[in-house]
Amino acid sequence: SSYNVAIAGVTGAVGEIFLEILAERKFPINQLKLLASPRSAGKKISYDGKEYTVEALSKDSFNDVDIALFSAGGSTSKEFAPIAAKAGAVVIDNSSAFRMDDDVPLVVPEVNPAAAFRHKGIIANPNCTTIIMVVALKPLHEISPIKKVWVSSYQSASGAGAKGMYELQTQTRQLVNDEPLTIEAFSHQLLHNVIPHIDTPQDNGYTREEMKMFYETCKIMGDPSIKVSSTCVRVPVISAHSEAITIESENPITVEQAREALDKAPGIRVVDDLPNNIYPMPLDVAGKDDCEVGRIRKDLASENGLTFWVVGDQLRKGAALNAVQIAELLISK
Ligand code: A2P
Ligand code: 11C
Repeated sequence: SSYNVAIAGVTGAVGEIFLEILAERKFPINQLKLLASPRSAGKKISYDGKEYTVEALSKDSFNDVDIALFSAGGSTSKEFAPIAAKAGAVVIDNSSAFRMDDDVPLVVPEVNPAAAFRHKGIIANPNCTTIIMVVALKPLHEISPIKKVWVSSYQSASGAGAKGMYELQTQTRQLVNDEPLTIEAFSHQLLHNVIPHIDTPQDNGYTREEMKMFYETCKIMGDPSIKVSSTCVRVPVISAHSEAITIESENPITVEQAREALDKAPGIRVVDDLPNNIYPMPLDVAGKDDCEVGRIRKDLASENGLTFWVVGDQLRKGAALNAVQIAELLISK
C-alpha cells in the first residue's frame, strides 16, 4: 500500500532533504502535500518528476494525511502537530517541542525502535547532535553500561537552518570582496571563528542545546542514570556535525571490543586509520547516510574510559533520514 504524506517546512534546510530521502528510498507515497509559511505559498517544487505547489500550512492541511513530517520550528509544531494528529495523521516532529513529553516517544531506529509503536499520534525526532552520538553509544552500552559521557561538538552552520548555511556562504563572499560581513543568524561572525554557544543560555551555565543532549540521551537509551556533560560549539563548516566523545563505562571496554561492536552496528561505519591520515571528517561525511567513527582509543584520564570521534550528516541522520526511518518502521508493521 502507499500513504498520503505531508511535509511541513518543505522549503527549509531539513525540508529539502526530506524530499531527497523519500525519493532515494522510494517511500510508498500516494499523495504528497508540501507545506510551508504563507511566504512560500505558490512556489513550485518537483518530486519524482512531478511538479508540486507549496501550500501555506493551515489547520485544514491534514485532512486525509497518513504521515506528517514536521520541520518548521518549535512554535509551528506546537500549534499544528496536535491538529494533524487529531485529524488522524501520525506526526514525526523534528522540533524540540514534544521530545520530553511522557506520552511522546523519542526515537532513533537503531537504538529504541520499539518505542515508536507506543505513539499517540506524535513521535519526536531527537536533536541532531544527540542522534549522531547515540548511534555510536548504543553498541558500546551493550558491551558494558555507559555511566558518564563528556562530549564537545563541532556543529555546522546548516544546523541553524537554511539561513545559517547562507550566512556562512555570504560571509565568505563578503570577505573576499572586502565588504562588511552580515551577522544575523549567529551571535557572532562564524567565518574564521568558532562560537561556543548554541541555543538559549540556561541558569546552570549550560545552553539549551547542551541540556537537550543531557535529557534526550537518557530517554532514547532507556537509562536515566547516564550523565552527559557537553559543550556545543558552532564551527564554520557548511554541513555535518562532529563530536569528540569520552565515555566511562561500568567495566572497561577495549579498543578492539569497541571497533568490533561499532563495525557490526547499523547506521555507523568505522573509519579509523590514524597513521594513514584516515578518520571521519565533515567534508567526507556530508551527504552520506551512515555516521562515521574514528580515533578510537583508551582514555588516558579515566580507568574505564574510551575516547573517540564521530561525524554525521545532521540534515540526514540527524534529522530527515531518522524521521523517514521512523516512518518506514511504522509502515513495516
Ligand atoms: P518558509 O520558507 O516559507 O519560511 P529552516 O529550518 O531552514 O529555517 O526552515 C524552516 C521551515 O519552516 C521553512 O520551510 C519555513 O517556511 C517553515 N516555516 C517557518 N515558519 C512557519 C510557519 N509559521 N508556518 C509554516 N511553516 C513555517
Ligand atoms: C543546531 N542542533 O545545530 C541544532 C539544530 O533541537 O532540533 C537542531 C535543534 C533541535 O543548531
